[in-house]
Amino acid sequence: MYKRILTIQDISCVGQCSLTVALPILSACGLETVILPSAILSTHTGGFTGFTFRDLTDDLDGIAEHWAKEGIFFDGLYTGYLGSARQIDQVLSIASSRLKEGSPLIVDPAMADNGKLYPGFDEKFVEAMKRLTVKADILLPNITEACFLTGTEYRENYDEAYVKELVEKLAANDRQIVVLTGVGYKEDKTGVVVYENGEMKYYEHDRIAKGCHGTGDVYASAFVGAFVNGKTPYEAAVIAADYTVECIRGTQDDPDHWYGVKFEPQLKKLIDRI
Ligand code: PXL
Repeated sequence: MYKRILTIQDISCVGQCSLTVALPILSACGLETVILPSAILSTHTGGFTGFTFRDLTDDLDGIAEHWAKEGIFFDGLYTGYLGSARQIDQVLSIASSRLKEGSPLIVDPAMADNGKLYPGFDEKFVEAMKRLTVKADILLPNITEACFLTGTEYRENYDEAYVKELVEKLAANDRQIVVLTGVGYKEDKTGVVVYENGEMKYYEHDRIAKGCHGTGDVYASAFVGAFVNGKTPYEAAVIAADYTVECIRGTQDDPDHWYGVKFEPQLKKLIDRI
């Protein structure tokens, strides 16, 4: 079946993250991809200075009202980096009015990494994000975001008990699936935990470079592409992890390419698995 997905996140004009990653990946996965930009930035905020930022909060309601008039509905909604706390209520309203019955709300609470909130985000935003994450069918945080959402102390080194407690606190209800990224128990390894029906599955893979920018968006987009195409959450998590690793491998030897990952040359490998 041909599916129409909506993704709401920012356009960072330069930087290979958010919509400039999600749109090509989801399209390559064979999905009609409708975009709703939450903000427009000249670059992302992770390492560039002096970037411009236009918050599109005031445009969202009008866009959603037009879609309602046109009778446009979606087979899935995937949210990423959002521009303001107020926007989160608009996203909730779009989720409740424009998603076809039974279609998934997939939330990447893109707001933090390496123990810190991204520039421009504060506790108020975290509180607002919690209102969205509790509604998600699938939640895709990294460990830092999981800590902010649950009020847990962030740790660089941890064990399985810490991760188990984190996902259990995070899951808002019995049917919510949590896909926790960047979980590594060994120096040269990282991986992803999929928590579903009270059960935790772990996929470990090589850790290539520390803190590569944009990989969260590459991961989440590939996950959504695979999941909406019928893969189980665990299968989608594995496909997305392998794809992200390939993207990092193809980027790591180029010191000029510090701001993102070269995800385009690896798209064929992703599509072949879907
Ligand atoms: O990759 C997440 C992301 C998305 N959008 C913007 C960002 C970041 C991370 O820093 O700055 C604007």
